[in-house]
Amino acid sequence: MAEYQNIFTRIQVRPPVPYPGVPLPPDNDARDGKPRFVHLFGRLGDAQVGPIYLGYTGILSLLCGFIAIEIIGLNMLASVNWNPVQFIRQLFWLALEPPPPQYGLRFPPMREGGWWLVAGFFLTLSILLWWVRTYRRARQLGMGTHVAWAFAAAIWLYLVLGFIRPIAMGSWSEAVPFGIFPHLDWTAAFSIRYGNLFYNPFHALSIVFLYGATLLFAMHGATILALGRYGGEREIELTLDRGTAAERGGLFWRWTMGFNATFESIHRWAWWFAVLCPITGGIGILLTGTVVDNWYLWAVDRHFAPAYPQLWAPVADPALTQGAPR
Ligand code: 07D
Ligand code: 07D
Repeated sequence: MAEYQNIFTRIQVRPPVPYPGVPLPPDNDARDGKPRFVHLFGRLGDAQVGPIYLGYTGILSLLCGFIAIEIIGLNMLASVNWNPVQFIRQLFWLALEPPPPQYGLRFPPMREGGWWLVAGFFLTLSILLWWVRTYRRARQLGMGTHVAWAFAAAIWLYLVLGFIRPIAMGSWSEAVPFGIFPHLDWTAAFSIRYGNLFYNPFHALSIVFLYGATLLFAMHGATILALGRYGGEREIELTLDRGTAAERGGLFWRWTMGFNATFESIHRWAWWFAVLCPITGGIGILLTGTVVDNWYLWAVDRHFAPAYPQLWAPVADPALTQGAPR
């Protein structure tokens, strides 16, 4: 009996020779790397790897990214006395911290946050150069620049967290440290310091778009896979014809929910949900500490958080108790 399942890629279609890609206008660089086929990549997507277009923004971006990672890594290594075993063992807990508050926005000594500023400078340069690369490659291929603008939305949140808000607060110490768990500690501490981020409506909106984007991606991915037997992934032709995978997909959702996106509009939904997640998030972070000091008290004032009853008996702070409770 024939089996039909397409949750994982099973068939790899390969041309006899790798395809170099369309010719590029004269002011472009050459593409690098001998193209070849890799079976494992073919399981996830296209089996052909390369050639890659590096160009000078690509090379400069990689260089700046390398410098940033190098500075972060060497500072982490220094923090464990240059011991490589401890570096590996403690890697997830190590950090390169921003300057302490007494330096404000001044340039501190290298060992007290100076390296953090230099690493941040190179990381930001690397990310911005990569953005230029996504913009220019799209333009050269005659595409829209939707990918670049979606990436810009993420860069907005990144810049708010590490650059714009610290400047608005007048101190680099407000920024995020480099480090796996340390940046999670920063996130938790930030929420507590400003009275619980859950009461920040822009954090809520950001979560709506995060969850919404995941839901839309699941629905869209599932719909297209379910239409694989009718060539559902050939989306453009299908938007125009009747009786096609597209029409079935639309009918499925109209029958189950009463409403359906179209093969074109679903991508607009996906793009806007994804992009609005970091855009609203960035607004929420920018307002925190600058406009609103305590989101819980802010919400109590606006009658959507409960005001807890005043406690008259003195309460011991559990963090200060000695012995058994600790
Ligand atoms: C799957 C695409 C691939 C990208 C990957 C990440 C690095 C960092 C560098 C040690 C979905 C590559 C990682 C280059 C290594 C050094 C110096 C994207 C995919 C695989 N976070 N965060 C992670 C970053 C912030 C938060 C993981 C970056 C904010 C929480 C990874 C930034 C806040 C959790 C990571 C950034 C925050 C994480 C997995 C920048 C609020 C997790 C990320 C530049 C938004 C999760 C241990 C992932 C985790 C996690 C990277 C910013 C919160 C290390 C680069 C300050 C709550 N974050 N993060 O898969 O497991 O993304 O942490 O702004 O639970 Mg984070
Ligand atoms: C970080 C954009 C920057 C990334 C860029 C990429 C590289 C190279 C390398 C691939 C992710 C750089 C790339 C360097 C990569 C290779 C090789 C996007 C980034 C440019 N929260 N929370 C959010 C939830 C709580 C807190 C957003 C949920 C608690 C803080 C999101 C919960 C506290 C911040 C979200 C929850 C808290 C956030 C992030 C639940 C902690 C932020 C959206 C269920 C105790 C950030 C307004 C995003 C934000 C943020 C979700 C809980 C703190 C929707 C689901 C109450 C401080 N939280 N959170 O896209 O925008 O991030 O807030 O409890 O700053 Mg939160």
